[in-house]
Amino acid sequence: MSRLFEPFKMGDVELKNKIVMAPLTRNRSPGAAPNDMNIEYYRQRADAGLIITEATAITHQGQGYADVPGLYTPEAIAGWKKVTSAVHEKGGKIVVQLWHVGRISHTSLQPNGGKPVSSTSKAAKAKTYILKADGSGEFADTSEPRALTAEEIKGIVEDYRKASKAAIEAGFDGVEIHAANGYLIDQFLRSGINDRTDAYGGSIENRARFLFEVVDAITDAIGASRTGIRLSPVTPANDASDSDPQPLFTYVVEKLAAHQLSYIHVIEGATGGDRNFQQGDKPFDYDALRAAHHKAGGKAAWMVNNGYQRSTAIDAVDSGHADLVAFGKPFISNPDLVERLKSDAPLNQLNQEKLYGGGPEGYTDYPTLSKAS
Ligand code: 8OZ
Repeated sequence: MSRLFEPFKMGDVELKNKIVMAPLTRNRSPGAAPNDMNIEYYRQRADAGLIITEATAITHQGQGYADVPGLYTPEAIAGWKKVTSAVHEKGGKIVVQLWHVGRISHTSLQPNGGKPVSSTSKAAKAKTYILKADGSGEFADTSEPRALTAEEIKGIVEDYRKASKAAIEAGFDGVEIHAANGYLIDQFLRSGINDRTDAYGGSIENRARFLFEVVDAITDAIGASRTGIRLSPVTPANDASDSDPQPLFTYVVEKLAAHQLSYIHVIEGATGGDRNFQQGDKPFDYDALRAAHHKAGGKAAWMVNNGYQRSTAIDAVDSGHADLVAFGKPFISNPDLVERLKSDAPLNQLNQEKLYGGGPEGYTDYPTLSKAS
């Protein structure tokens, strides 16, 4: 049996296997608070070694899509408490992905209909998902943002600190900082977006400043052993680009070594797409990225994601490419994915139409092996 199926100690958290449920946006939490259907969805998937929740807004301003959950109201904390209890009752572990979308939002989703905020005042060439007056959903162009002042950035760092404390109050085993996929932290990191001339723009060190202020605030509030981070060095998602990602992300993981986070989660290639996608003139070297973290004294567990299947996940862990492998879409359509991978059973097909929004169909109604007809 591969080491993929064996337990793993991630910081202070004991995982029963090395299979992680990746964060998956599902737009099924109206009012930004988890409901009974969401509790059932996570409970069904608690055999994962670790569940990373869907991206969860740290504030109303951090919201960018209709019906995604948050972690900034008493109702949301109460809802998440039920989710974490359900997962823990089944012996699972769960962290919450802390999210600020930055410019990937729409005025209709923002407090008082205001502009979304970002490192820049340039709009992203990207779509978001909003609700029409009749309650149905539609994709819309993201709105033009306004660039944050240095003072406001400090306020958002405090919002992250507060959200991390709320996560612990809600019973999570930790948090994942969403620094990937062209959202706010990535809008500071990537040179193709960040056009600032202050201490948060220009050099790699400056572009990474916001990320490290967030890391400092969260690790100060809840401890580094309960803090993970997600990076996507080359993804073009949400209009993100950087002409030279290798030195940027090498700097990030080297500096993260001093923090001893519980894990670093790397999306290899274009999110949900081509694993060999490249930005700049060279293929990105993910093994060199991991080596740089270790060489700098970093001991964070190394989690990989993007298009992994049974055989490639087994190879990744047994060859030492990664400690943990995150699966996204296979976990949507296979609540018992761990069992299916163990026994090399066939997987249920994904219902693409039911990915975002709606009810139990395509959400909590996928059959397990024992219930398959
Ligand atoms: C799909 C749809 C909406 C948001 C990400 C949070 O890409 C997301 C997301 C994915 O990280």
